[in-house]
Amino acid sequence: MDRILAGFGLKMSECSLTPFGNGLINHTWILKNAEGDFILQKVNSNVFTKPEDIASNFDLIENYLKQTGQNYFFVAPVKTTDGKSLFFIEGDGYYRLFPFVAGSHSIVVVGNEDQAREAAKQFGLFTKVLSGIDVDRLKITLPSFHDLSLRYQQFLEALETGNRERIDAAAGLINELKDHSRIADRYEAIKINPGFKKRVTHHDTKISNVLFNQNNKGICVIDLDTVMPGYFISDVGDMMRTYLSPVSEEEKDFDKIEIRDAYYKAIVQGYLEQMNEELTPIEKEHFFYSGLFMIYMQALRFLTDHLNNDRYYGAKYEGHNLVRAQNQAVLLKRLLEKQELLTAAIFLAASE
Ligand code: GN1
Ligand code: MG
Repeated sequence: MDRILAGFGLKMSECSLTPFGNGLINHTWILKNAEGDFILQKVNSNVFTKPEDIASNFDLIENYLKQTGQNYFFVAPVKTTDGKSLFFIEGDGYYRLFPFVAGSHSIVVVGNEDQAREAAKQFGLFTKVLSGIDVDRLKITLPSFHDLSLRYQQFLEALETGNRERIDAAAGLINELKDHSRIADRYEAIKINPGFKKRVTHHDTKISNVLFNQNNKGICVIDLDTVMPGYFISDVGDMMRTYLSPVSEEEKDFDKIEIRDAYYKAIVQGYLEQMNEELTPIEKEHFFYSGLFMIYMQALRFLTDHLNNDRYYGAKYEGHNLVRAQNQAVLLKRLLEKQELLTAAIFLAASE
């Protein structure tokens, strides 16, 4: 830790460090010293094999906002003593430091519709203010991250090469997910549809990635590792996946999983408040599909990982990723039940 902090010009003896947050991939600490509070993160380099690409994207966005004078609150990383956005330690990995935004707080579970609306507004705003960036200049930090067709292929591969016992025991869920494969087919059609635009996409729109101020208004979005060219369905879909139900992917009592219509409406309103002019008509027609797309993908990813002995997500208890996959399959079912009702809602909100 001494060496890491020294990389940012700080002394361990003058700082206190406490583990922070609940991300599955990176390690995060809150660091306090006489100057204030900071967020220190170790980038998981098993997942992000080229962390310098993350730094490159940060720099691109920071410079674009500066040059164009956009009024957007961007939390730039604290530079290392040699002016870089990441500090590398041979044999250990990459670290980065952010100032803790004074007066800000984040939320772990969406507690009311206003929070959902504010978050959707912030993710929409992020894409909108960066719409002038040529997306091809962004580095692809995780190749094919939200490529649903590939996730489906990886699931089929796990059925061939994965843990036999687990495959046999999960037969019911495996078939259920196979039965939904038309959700992946629809994504294939999106990829070749010229009406779908690649935009600066966040790809991890959970509520804890939004900073709120003391009046519960959104300040900005954080956790920009997965900012890459992408389709809006990734961002809107992950909001649906994580805001619509009162319980998260960790919930074992599946009876608690439900779709809250008012939260759906809040996502539509918040997102379209920023993105109504940007989205094409065909994209708007896929608003509801976004939720199916992301929930199905997450169900496939959790189940694939379970069949592959939890090598990606890890597991806190035996069967953890199976429970998460089952949870997401139930969420998918609940959302599908509301297709008719909720597809009407988007056009209502868009025309308001
Ligand atoms: C991972 O680490 P975290 O919680 O920000 C994952 C997301 C999943 C999420 C599920 C790089 O995000 O795609 O939706 O877990 N990120 C990566 O909780 O795989
Ligand atoms: Mg993340």
